[in-house]
Amino acid sequence: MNMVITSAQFILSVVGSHNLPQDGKQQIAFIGRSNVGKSSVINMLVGQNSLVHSSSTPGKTRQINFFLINDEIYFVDLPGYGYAKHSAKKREKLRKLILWYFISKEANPVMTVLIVDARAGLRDFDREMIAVLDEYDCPHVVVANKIDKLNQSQSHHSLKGISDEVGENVPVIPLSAKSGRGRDQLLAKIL
Ligand SMILES: Nc1nc2c(ncn2[C@@H]2O[C@H](COP(=O)(O)OP(=O)(O)O)[C@@H](O)[C@H]2O)c(=O)[nH]1
Ligand SMILES: [Mg+2]
Repeated sequence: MNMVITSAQFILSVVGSHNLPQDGKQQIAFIGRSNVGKSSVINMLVGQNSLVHSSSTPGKTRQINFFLINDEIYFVDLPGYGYAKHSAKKREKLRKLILWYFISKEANPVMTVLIVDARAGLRDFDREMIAVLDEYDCPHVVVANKIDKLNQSQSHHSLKGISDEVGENVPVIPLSAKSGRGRDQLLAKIL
């Protein structure tokens, strides 16, 4: 598949087991804490402003949303985690839903894009997710989004900190959903 995204359409939302798409198309998963810019990144990649609703109320999405790209591959938008106002119970539910997706056989994403806010770097649940991705041999990249908010030395420091943690085999891509910086580099890794 080339790096030109010519079509992107919402296909379905999944809230729990047994109804993942069974059409054998490959899936690319997007995960990250609430408010890191996950929706913005997906919209930027596909070149549509509102394919994925970027909500002003963080933590609203509780479903796993499937978007069909170029009629051949799914972008899978998993719920954002770690929203501060969620109860412990709600957080645990989200955590289980996300883990269920990665562990289920029908999912088996060919690539996972873990998005973090470049200003914050990796947080605890990101680390847990990376451990799960490693355990299940799921290839992944880390996107340091909102890089436009950092100056050059802050950006260098942030990227180095993330790389030191994830190791040299995991690409760390500086990106700005706002400016489009990093778009081609990310698409080259995932498509
Ligand atoms: N400056 C800047 N703001 C961003 C960027 N990406 C997202 N945002 C903003 O961050 C907020 C959360 O974005 P959203 O896509 O809804 O995050 P999500 O909760 O992870 O899906 C919104 O106000 C976005 O406009 C970026 O690359 N740069
Ligand atoms: Mg979102």
